[in-house]
Amino acid sequence: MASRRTRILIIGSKNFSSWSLRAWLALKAANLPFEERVVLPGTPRGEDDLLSLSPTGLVPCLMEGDLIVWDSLAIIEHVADLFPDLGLWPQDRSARAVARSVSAEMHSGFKTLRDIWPMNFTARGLTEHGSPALERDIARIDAIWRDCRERFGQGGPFLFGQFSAADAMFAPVASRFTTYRGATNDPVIDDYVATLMDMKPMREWAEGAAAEMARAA
Ligand SMILES: N[C@@H](CCC(=O)N[C@@H](CS)C(=O)NCC(=O)O)C(=O)O
Repeated sequence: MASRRTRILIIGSKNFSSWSLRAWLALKAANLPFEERVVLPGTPRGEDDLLSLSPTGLVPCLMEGDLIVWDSLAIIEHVADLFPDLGLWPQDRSARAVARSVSAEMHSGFKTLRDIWPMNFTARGLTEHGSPALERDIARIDAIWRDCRERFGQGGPFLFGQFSAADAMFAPVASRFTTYRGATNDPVIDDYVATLMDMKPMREWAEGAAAEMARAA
């Protein structure tokens, strides 16, 4: 039985915090009611607030009464646990194993992509210098997306057909590709990026990021 306690998700900047986007998108896509609390680092009390709220001092962090869940993937797992019928992990066991593999790979890897192409949700046409390591990260992500779409994507436009945790994990990459890479002329890649960026919650996140950047200007 799912908890009825108030759910509060602590997130960082909607323009810059890629880890926050993952957990937020999973909660939104699952249609879960929650309060969001934005803590912007670099603002008065920002760091203090984070340290008082999140055991790691990092976002995202989910609070349900006295239960605290931190780290984007752990939050997504917790939501999947609470609401198994939402299908945040694919039903088929093999598909689920692959969804977990690519999610874990995204969670622990792609450091060069993160460093050279940090999420900047509202920006377009940025051209940060590439490197062989960045090209390797991009090629690996393209390969993951092609493989999942081809093997498991028949039931819908997402990696495993219906929206899943794996899509939440890769959503910030769709934003990075939109900011730094643009169209690739590979319909599998371009369609998947468009699918993520056109999701209603992603458009809502984009509005929040734009408002935040306007306030900071
Ligand atoms: N592995 C963690 C990483 C969390 C993380 O590094 N969050 C960054 C923001 S994207 C953070 O809170 N940095 C400190 C700050 O922004 O003050 C997760 O998946 O949640």
